[in-house]
Amino acid sequence: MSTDRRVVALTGGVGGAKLAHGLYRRLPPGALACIVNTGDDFRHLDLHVSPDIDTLIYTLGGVENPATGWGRRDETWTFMAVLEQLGGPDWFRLGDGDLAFHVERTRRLTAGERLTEVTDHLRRGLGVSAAVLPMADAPVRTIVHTVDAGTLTFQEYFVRHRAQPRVRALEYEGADHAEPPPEVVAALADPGLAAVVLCPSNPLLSVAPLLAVAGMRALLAACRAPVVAVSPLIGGAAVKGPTAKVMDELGIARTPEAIAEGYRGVIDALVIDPSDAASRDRCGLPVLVTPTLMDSTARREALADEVLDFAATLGRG
Ligand code: FO1
Repeated sequence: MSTDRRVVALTGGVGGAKLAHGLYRRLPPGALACIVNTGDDFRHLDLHVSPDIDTLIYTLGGVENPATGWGRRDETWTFMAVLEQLGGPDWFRLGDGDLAFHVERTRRLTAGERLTEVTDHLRRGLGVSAAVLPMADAPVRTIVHTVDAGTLTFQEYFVRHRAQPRVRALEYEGADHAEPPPEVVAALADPGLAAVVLCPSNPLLSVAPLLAVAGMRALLAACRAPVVAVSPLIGGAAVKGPTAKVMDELGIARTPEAIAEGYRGVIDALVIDPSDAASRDRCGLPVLVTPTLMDSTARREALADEVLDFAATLGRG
C-alpha cells in the first residue's frame, strides 16, 4: 500500500468496522474519514443510542468486544443487573462503560450540538484520529415491515426479535428529508481523495440507508475518486448476521452480481472472495478477487491494502 492521499469509507455494523479498522491501520493519521449508517439509531431508556457509530469508534479505538463485535471489551454489567432486578426493559443490553457514551451523547444533543459534533467529541475521547461522520444529523430510521410480526423499528427487529421475523419490505424513514452534513459533503468533495470504499456491511440494512439519504448518491457520483465496494458474501453466505436471510426473503440472489446490481450507478468496481470467483465475469464492472474474511487484524490490513491498490488502478471520469 502506498498512498498518502485520503480515503472515505462508508460503513454500517461489525463487518464494515473491521475493514475500516484495516484501512485506519494502513493509512497515515487523519487520512481516513468514515461515513456511518445511523438508520439503526434509536431512543432507549430516554437515551440516544447510535450502535453503528459506537461499534466503529470502539473498533478504531481498540476497545471493541471481540466476542460480539458491538459494545466494549472487559465490560461490566451492574447497570443491567439492577435494571433487571427493578423490572426495567432488559432486551437491549447496555454495559456500564457503554452507558457513558449514550448518556454523554444524549446530554450534548439535548444541549443543542449536532450528532456530527457529538460524534467527533466521542471519537476524540478514545484517541481515534479518523473522522467519524454520521450520514445525517437529522433522524433516519430503518423500519422493517415483516410478514409475521408487523412493522418493527430496526432494533426491535434485530435484537428484540433476533432477526427472526420474515422481512417483507424495508423503509428508511426520514431519508428523503435528511441531508448529508457539511462534513460529509466536504469529505466526498475532497480533491485529494484517492478512494471511496463501500465496506462489506449488510447492503440492505446498513448501506441502503446511507445511500437513501437525499443527495448522497449525487455526492458519490460527483466525487473524483473511484468507489469500490467489498462484497459481504463469502461463498454465497454472510460471515455473520442476517444478511443472507434478508436477501433471501426479499428475493435477492446471494451472488456478487446481485450485489453489483444493487450498487449499480454508485460503484465503479467490486471486490469479491475467491469462493465467489465464478461470478467474476458476470458483474459487469471491474472485479478484484481476493480473500475477504477478516478474522484477524493482519487480514483486515491485508484486505485494506488490496482494496487501496485496486482503487489506484481505476480511473474516474
Ligand atoms: N446487539 C444485540 O444483539 N443485543 C444487544 O443487547 C445489543 C446491545 C447493544 C448496545 C449498544 C450498541 O452500540 C449495540 C448493541 N447491539 C446489540 C448491536 C446493535 O444492535 C447493532 O445495531 C447491530 O449489531 C447491527 O449493526
